[in-house]
Amino acid sequence: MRRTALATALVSSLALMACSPTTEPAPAPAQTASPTPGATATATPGETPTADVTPSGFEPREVAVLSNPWAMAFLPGTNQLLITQKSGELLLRDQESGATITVEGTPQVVDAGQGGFGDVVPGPTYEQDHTIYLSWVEQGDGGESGAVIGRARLESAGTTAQLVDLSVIWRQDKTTGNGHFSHRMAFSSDGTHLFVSSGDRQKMEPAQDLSTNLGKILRLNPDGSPADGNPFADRGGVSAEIWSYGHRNPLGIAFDADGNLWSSEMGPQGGDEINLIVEGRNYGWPRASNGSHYGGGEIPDHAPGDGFEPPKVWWTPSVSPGSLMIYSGDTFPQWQGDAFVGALSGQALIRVDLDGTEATKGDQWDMGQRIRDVAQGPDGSIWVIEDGGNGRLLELAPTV
Ligand SMILES: [Ca+2]
Ligand SMILES: [Ca+2]
Repeated sequence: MRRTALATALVSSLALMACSPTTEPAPAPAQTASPTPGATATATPGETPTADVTPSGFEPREVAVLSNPWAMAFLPGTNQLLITQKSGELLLRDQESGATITVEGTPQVVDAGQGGFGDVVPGPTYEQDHTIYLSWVEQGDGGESGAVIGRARLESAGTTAQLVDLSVIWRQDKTTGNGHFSHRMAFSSDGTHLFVSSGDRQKMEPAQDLSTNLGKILRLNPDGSPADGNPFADRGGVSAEIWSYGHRNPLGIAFDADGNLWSSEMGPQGGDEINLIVEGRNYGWPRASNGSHYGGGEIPDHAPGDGFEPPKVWWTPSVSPGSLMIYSGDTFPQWQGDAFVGALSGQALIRVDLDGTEATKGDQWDMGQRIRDVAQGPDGSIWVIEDGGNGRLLELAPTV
């Protein structure tokens, strides 16, 4: 495994830190990046061994310590970073002074299992209207719950900040349990469509059922309504939201510079995926997976002719991809256009080489902690947040 000396020191210094207990796969022992454990000598597409080229590395710099952070977003035209914490806090951090404000007016969230406060993204016209989008889990009837998306204006002045005119603009179908909400968001580059990942809530079959928005990736208007021209619009109801289906727990969603939509999806036991998301396609869950059910129940692997869209890259055993960022900066020019995955059980930052509509595994850096989110800073630096009660905000600066 390749890692910088500093990353090695980081791992050692953090060996005693507690890991966050969640219902996601438990942290795995340190994994080797190349070759993939379990991979056969004959490389198959998507399982390409790591290229034997040493990249220039990065140096992790601890910037802050957070409490169960879940997502972060840099606010365009500012020096500010927004961070959600799973239990319901929204933090606004001034990146120059380090001053951090707790934003008022946040919604009540159900903080249980994998659910709580979720994603945060600035609206496409943030610099004009200060609109932000947030996702979280809300309570339903009879012990049910579901993810929602809210839209609000962020007003800040001095040492205070608040959400104004917060309204819920989309709701995930509600059901029981506390897993697989997914609820990540990404705007198309022209700002006209809001894409949302909606997990299967650990119910599996709904991912193949076009009458529910569970187990889907959705294409919405910025006001949360179904976008025109969606592939199942003629069925009405929430079916009109659906862009693609057969998804399990897609915890990452991002556009590349060519406008291709990519998603990272947490598989069952093995079978974690990077998918190129195409309108109307069926990504197979739970009929096909390169992993197996926990406890060993077999699921047919993705195979040519099975009618399901196969992943471009997959991991067995699991790394538990929890986030996805596609890099476009100048700070690491060798990685422009590549995808970065924060791995939870894999305790790693993973680079995936994107080349048009194809993808292959790149680097896997052992971070010694579960990585919850990864983002690109306004200057092209890469930022990650760790999972857990002492999850750190780290800036990854290039090593000279
Ligand atoms: Ca799949
Ligand atoms: Ca399988």
